[in-house]
Amino acid sequence: GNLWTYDGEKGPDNWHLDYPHCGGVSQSPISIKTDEAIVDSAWLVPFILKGYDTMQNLTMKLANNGHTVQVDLTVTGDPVSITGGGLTNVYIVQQFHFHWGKEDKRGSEHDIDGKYFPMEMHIVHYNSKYKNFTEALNKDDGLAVLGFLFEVGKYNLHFDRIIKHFSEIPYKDEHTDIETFAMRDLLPENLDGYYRYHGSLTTPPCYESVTWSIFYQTIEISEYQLDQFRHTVHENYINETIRDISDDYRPPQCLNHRKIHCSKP
Ligand code: BO1
Ligand code: ZN
Repeated sequence: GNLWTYDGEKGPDNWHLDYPHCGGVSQSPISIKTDEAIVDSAWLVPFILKGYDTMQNLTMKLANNGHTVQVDLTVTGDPVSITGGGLTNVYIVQQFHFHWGKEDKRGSEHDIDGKYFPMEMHIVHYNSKYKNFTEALNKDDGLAVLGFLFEVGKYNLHFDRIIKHFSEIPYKDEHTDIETFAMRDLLPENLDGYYRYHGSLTTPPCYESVTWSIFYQTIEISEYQLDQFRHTVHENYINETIRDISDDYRPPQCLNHRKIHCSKP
């Protein structure tokens, strides 16, 4: 059975019973209050994305894990990685996935001054000083996740490279290989503006191992495309009652002792 869910008995309020880290003091997501963010233009320098523009030496596997749709990346040559952006190491890309709502007014995990977005994408990287993702997963400086917020707007060609395969993974634990595309295509043009804080995985086991970057610039996607996320992938196995994966976001956690930094006003 499922040890955790997004509603009911095993929902976010009770995650800490089975996963004690979820009750920690540096949890994610958080509400980003823009007027309290500390501008740090000196050390929050631009990100350098390596291999984000190439499709070589990279394979992509799309999976339904019952909580989200996730693209796992396998690199055979030079790793696809990020540095700069105030990070003190090189972080290697591992996977990306999404959180979305049943309605446009909710779905993102982070909110900006109380405004929620219909979807949020997380690109998960691990610190290259560790052997692999699993080694890094519970280390303070283990992970760097880039978070991108979506707004309803124009049809987005690039995301159809993922969406068109949803029909091959309707149920939990199904996966399919997809043709590789350049990661950069998914991202907004401008990556200069971002919020930075230290937090956790937003799902169990909630390890406090994530350097978060939430970008100012949003990604446009159409209502029709959002509806594919909402209605074509299910959180359960074939032959069980069909429940769409939707509203797969954790509510905001206490900031506690932490400060949010930002790269520019
Ligand atoms: S997130 O970006 O904070 N939403 C996030 C949440 C969980 C994970 C990564 C990013 N990691 C997951 C891995 C699984 C692994 C699980 C438990 O942690 O994706 O592969 O099994 O270790
Ligand atoms: Zn996530």
